[in-house]
Amino acid sequence: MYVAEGAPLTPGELDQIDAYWRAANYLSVGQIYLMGNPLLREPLTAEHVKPRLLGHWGTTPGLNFLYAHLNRIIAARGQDLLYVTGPGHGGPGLVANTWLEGSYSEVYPSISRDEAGMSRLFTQFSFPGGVPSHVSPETPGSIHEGGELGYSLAHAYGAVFDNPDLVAACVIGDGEAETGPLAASWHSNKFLDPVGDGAVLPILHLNGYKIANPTVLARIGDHELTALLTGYGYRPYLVDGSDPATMHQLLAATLDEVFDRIAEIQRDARSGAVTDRPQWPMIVFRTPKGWTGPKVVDGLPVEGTWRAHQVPLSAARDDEAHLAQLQEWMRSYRPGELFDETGAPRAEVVDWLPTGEARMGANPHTNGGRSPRALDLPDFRTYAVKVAEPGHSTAEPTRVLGGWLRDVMTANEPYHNFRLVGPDETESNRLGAVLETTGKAWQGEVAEVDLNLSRHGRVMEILSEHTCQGWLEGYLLTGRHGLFSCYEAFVHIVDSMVNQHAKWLKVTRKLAWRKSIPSLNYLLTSHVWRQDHNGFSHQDPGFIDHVVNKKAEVVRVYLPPDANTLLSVADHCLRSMDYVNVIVAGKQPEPNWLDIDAAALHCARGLGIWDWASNDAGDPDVVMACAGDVPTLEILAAVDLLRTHLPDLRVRVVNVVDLMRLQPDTEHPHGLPDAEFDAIFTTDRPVIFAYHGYPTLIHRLTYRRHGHHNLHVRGYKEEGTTTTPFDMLVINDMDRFHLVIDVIDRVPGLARKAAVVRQKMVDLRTEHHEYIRRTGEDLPIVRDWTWRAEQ
Ligand SMILES: Cc1ncc(C[n+]2csc(CCOP(=O)(O)OP(=O)(O)O)c2C)c(N)n1
Ligand SMILES: [Mg+2]
Repeated sequence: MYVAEGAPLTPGELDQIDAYWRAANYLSVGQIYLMGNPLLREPLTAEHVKPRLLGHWGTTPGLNFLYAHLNRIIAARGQDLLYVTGPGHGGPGLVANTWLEGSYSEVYPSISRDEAGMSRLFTQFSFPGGVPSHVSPETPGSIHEGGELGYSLAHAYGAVFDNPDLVAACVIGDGEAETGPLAASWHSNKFLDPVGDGAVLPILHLNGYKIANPTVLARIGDHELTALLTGYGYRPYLVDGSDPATMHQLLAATLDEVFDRIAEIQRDARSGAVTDRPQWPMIVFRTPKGWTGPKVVDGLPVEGTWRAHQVPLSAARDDEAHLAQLQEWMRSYRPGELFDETGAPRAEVVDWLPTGEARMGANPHTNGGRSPRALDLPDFRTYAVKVAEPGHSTAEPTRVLGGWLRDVMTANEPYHNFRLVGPDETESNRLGAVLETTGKAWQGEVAEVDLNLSRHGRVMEILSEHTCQGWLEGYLLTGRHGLFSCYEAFVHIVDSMVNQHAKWLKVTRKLAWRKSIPSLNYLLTSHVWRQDHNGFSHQDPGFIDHVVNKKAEVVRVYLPPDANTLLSVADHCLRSMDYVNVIVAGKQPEPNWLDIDAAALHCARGLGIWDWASNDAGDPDVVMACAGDVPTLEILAAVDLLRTHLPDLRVRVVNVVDLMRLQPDTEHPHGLPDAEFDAIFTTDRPVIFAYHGYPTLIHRLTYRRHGHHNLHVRGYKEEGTTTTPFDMLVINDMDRFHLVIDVIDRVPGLARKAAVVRQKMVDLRTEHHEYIRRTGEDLPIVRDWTWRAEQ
């Protein structure tokens, strides 16, 4: 590893930066422990100590040290810089720093920079009605909560894509570095364009420990660690030690060198002088866990060990010795030198800090972006497929969407604010048209056989769903737009990440000072019903269930039944803000049901009666409902059979695009009022519902509805394999024949009258079973079926 030389700080500067660091440490400890006596004007007593001691000290002094020195870089160079805190449990540190720089009190005026404000600052931390323990959305300057470890580096890269002047300093916990998502995201440097993107400065916080264990990276020796980081394509600089004065000089010298290096890389790339992939600098910051905290507690070593992780003096309220030690610890920062009589930070402690938007707590990138801009969206209607008759032509919906996305890409190229991410599936998902206007980002070596790779591409493909998700989140959190296209089954890999993002959105909605950010849009294609060639491993529609657990005001789920409805839904989603939108759509040739005007109207309604497919004359015997492209086809095929074999049966067809319409309006902003729901679905007729995913979800969403007891849902019931497309439906009992059987079984009085039809349906299922085993393909009556307009 490289070690920077020199001692760039004058004695005065060293004192100043050290005082700032001590102030940040003092304020961090105060937040963890105190609810009174913030300036230690009187001897500390039990009443000053919070009853529940919550927080994480161990990582905090390191975070504060880095924040202090990054302030110096911003002040000296005017560098546009944001700070990503991988160990987000170091929340008190970020709150302390933003309070010192003033950005905290601007957002929360009651937490003023005086004694009363400091008292509130301390009390509110991890306290009922106060602020959470992590670098939560409530923390100014944060785009990364860091509670769930692993996503810091991907977020940092996402933030700097298309922000050429921005540097994201990203602190990575050495424990965090053991996670899969973090391990994969080192490779982001193969996708970062030094011309059009900014830079990330990864800082591995090698404090040696996690909660109760050493970290892997701290115990492999410097040789292996250097090889690992170099192998990831970085140039590691070691900042190692525990003597504050030495460490101030060393980190200052190192930061000078790495920021020079970043500037040089960018200059070389932007002038066209160098086109090779640069070896970006990074820092290995090896300092004791719990640095400057209690060295020994109850006879056991704490500083520099895993014992420093949370609250080192856990009995400060009840144990005299702990209380005395806490007071001694806080006094060791010499608060009298740091804060004046009013409790404000002394001028010399903070007068060298960056000001205004240059402060990391006020960087506009961290709050909706420096220059947020809505997307210019070409009129989706002009991309429509022609539909003269419902069901008479076919299209590959995602391929049609690809044409529109290509032009979205082109229209917004001047603003550098739109990216498509995915794990190696853009072409497979038939969105390849976008590659007519942009390339796939790639800074690695290029072979002759490669196609569409480009150093400046805005399609981002890496075979890590975690990294895709992290990049996109970072990009959105800094005010730009994007779409994540993914195989439906494998998007589950990011279940937990979408949880965290949805939580972020829920909390930010309540924070008036937080600006809106563009929605997180998923296009899930290659879905459960059309993964028959790949088989069971590729079949899983459960992401919808997962997302629907999140707060209603945040999540939206769309199941467009054909190409034109997909266009309309995608247009809607790319215009929206602050949501998680999930679109599930097929890529295989499928019937076109609606012309573009009908499609737009249907999507605006969210669900509706398809009159042209119904013969109920306003009074149905049965409602045939569907949500999803394959279920829609199957319902219509079942309706065709019903109309042929049971022509007197009055059938109403209802299609659902916006799944959230099914919930009552008391539960979801898109929910249909009961009166409307009752009118469409009836309260007393059987509803046979073919649904794209697991049937239980439809029951969950509709259980309060009056007609719920009449609702019979077919969907995926975990029967999957490599088989024919229609067999997938048969093995899950959602095929047209079974749907007809369901109708016969559910409509009162029909069972006896339609016994022969029922038997025929059972026989057709048997015939199907034998036929596919003999021929390897579906029955011609299934393969060649089309909707008959004349019925
Ligand atoms: C994904 C995930 N798994 C487990 C945890 C529980 N956890 C919280 S902090 C921590 C240790 C973190 O160690 P490190 O990244 O080294 O941070 P630091 O030493 O700086 O506190 C763990 C395991 C978590 N927050 N996230
Ligand atoms: Mg650690």
